[in-house]
Amino acid sequence: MPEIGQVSLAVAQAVEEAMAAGTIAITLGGDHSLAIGSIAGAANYYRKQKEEFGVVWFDAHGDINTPQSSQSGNVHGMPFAISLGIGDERLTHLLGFAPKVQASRCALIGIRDLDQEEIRLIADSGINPFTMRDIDEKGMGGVIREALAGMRHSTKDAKPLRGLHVSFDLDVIDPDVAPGVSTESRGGLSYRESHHALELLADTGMVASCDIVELNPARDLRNQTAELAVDLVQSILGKNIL
Ligand SMILES: [Mn+2]
Repeated sequence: MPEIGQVSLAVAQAVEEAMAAGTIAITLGGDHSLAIGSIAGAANYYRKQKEEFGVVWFDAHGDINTPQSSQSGNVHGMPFAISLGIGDERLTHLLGFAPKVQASRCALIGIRDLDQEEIRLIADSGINPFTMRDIDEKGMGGVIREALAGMRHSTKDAKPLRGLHVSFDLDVIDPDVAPGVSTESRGGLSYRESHHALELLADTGMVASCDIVELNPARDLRNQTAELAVDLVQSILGKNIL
């Protein structure tokens, strides 16, 4: 835990510095636990600006486990919970404050593989969850619009939403398209759904930080997941077909 805290702090400082310099911070991984640091850094940036931000989390999994609920003990199953202030204090209170983001300002998109305890944690947390079934039924466009609307009108007299952090776990994509991940789960996003989601978020002009994580080159096939990750970053940065 102390080592993870140390690395998270370094990531947080790097992300905040990049944002303060007016650039978009892109954090590449590796393990999704790096979002503990990147979201802490983004949160500290918006806090100093006295502005509100939201988190759009793409994942096959909830990543909302706690040390008590986790069956594996893997910290990469906990970063969302930690950002919401749930979990080990040494990580939730990084930079001296918690939570890093209000649950009502968060959406979790693409979930299909949850632990029993996570289902309860998602319901209790107040985040806005969108399962694969929601995407099937509403389309990715509908899901993103609903997620943004929920974040914007999260509380009655809340300040307007000014920034978005996108945390993108490559395992949200179907393993047929993105095999280079460690915890694959069938029935995920198509190639176009993945790009469409990020194009719509880029259109808001509010994305100032993002994570692209869980790339596992040892499981990739002909580098296709790594190359897809690069293409996805371009969509986050606003690349459009026309
Ligand atoms: Mn994840």
